[in-house]
Amino acid sequence: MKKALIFGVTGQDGAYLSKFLLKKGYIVHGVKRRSSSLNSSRVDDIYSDPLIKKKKFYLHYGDITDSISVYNLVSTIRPNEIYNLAAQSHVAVSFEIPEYTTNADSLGTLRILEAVKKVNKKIKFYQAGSSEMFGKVVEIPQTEKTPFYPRSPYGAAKVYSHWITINYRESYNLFACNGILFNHESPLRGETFVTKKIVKALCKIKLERQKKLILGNLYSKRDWGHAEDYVEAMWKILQFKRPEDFVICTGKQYSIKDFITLVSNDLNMKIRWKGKGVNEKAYDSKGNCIIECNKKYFRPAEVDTLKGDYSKARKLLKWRPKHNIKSLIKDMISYELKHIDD
Ligand code: NAP
Ligand code: G4F
Repeated sequence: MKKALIFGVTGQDGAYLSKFLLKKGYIVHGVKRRSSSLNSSRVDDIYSDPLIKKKKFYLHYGDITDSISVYNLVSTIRPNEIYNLAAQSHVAVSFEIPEYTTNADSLGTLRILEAVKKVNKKIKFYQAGSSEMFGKVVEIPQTEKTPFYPRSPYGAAKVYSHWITINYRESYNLFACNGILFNHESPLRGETFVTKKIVKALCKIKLERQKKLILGNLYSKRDWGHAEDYVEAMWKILQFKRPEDFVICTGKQYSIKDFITLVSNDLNMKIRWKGKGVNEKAYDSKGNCIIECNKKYFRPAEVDTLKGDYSKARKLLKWRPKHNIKSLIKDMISYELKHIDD
């Protein structure tokens, strides 16, 4: 039975990956941070699922900013595969806490790689890289060969992690790989990311539980996929015969405004836009203003457009996304309507 160790198990991807690996027959060890309130809600259902025996899923306290805990976990668990999903993953927040973001998102990766190097060089390592590294893109679409131009402390920190992963692979012959994943969403997406914020608010507005949604830049474009598809790609990357880096995306892009239109269409809500720039507002059929913009949600530097090319993953990993933007939105809306009272 293979053993996987997941840093960042309590996050969106950690929850989907845990379930995916348990289905594949893995024993899964997850690392969670100590917090003053409960932070394991995304994986709590694993414990109550009768099909998944408790002895296959373990949670441990740890923190990727703490070398001692990282080393102790790797040396006591001795996994076959490590997935480093742990990060301060919010781009806007990275401008507010740049030093912490760099510590977790850059040095965190180095700490795990060092532990792998010392404990057992055969442990396979997956690094959660990001399309945010492409930043102010120098070509469209972005591939594994596109140069990086990060636009945030988060993006810059992830670039370090990308290169240190390659450096450890080349220097110490580790099976260490980068997934360069474009935005991926799901019902389990954090509530301050734009897709979840839009879906949740429009569901509540439709049911008259909320009056207004406040957003930032409506015109940036993203290549949005479903987290369920993307965790499968992470696993496939570590099963490939050689350690390599892969872009994982859908190849389609939509603006924030397009996303709002798709969600409101699915909810059968008619909206009308008026105004320009930060004064642009959306109105419902009764003339109520339901969406407006506020400068506080704009970033000091924006990533205007992201669109990937997953040809390498399709060819070598036989991976392709099963969801499209419409099925992603349906999944998110259906979850939100079921949990409207939570
Ligand atoms: P997420 O929901 O924010 O989850 C991040 C996880 O990291 C959480 O479990 C969080 O714990 C944990 N974490 C944060 N700081 C930590 C620390 N110092 N020590 C240990 N754990 C820590 O992010 P996600 O969407 O699942 O993304 C997973 C990874 O993929 C992240 O590295 C992200 O940067 C990267 N990525 C995400 C996307 C995307 O679109 N989702 C795209 C490309 C790359 P708490 O629950 O306690 O906060
Ligand atoms: O949903 P977002 O916060 O995602 P962002 O910045 O693209 O980052 C996500 O994807 C990256 C992959 O490229 C990951 F690496 C990263 O960890 C994270 O998961 O924002 C998307 C876009 C941005 O252009 C932002 O300016 O939406 C715009 N936006 C407009 N109004 C907003 C809002 N973003 C947020 N979070 N909140 C708003 O009110």
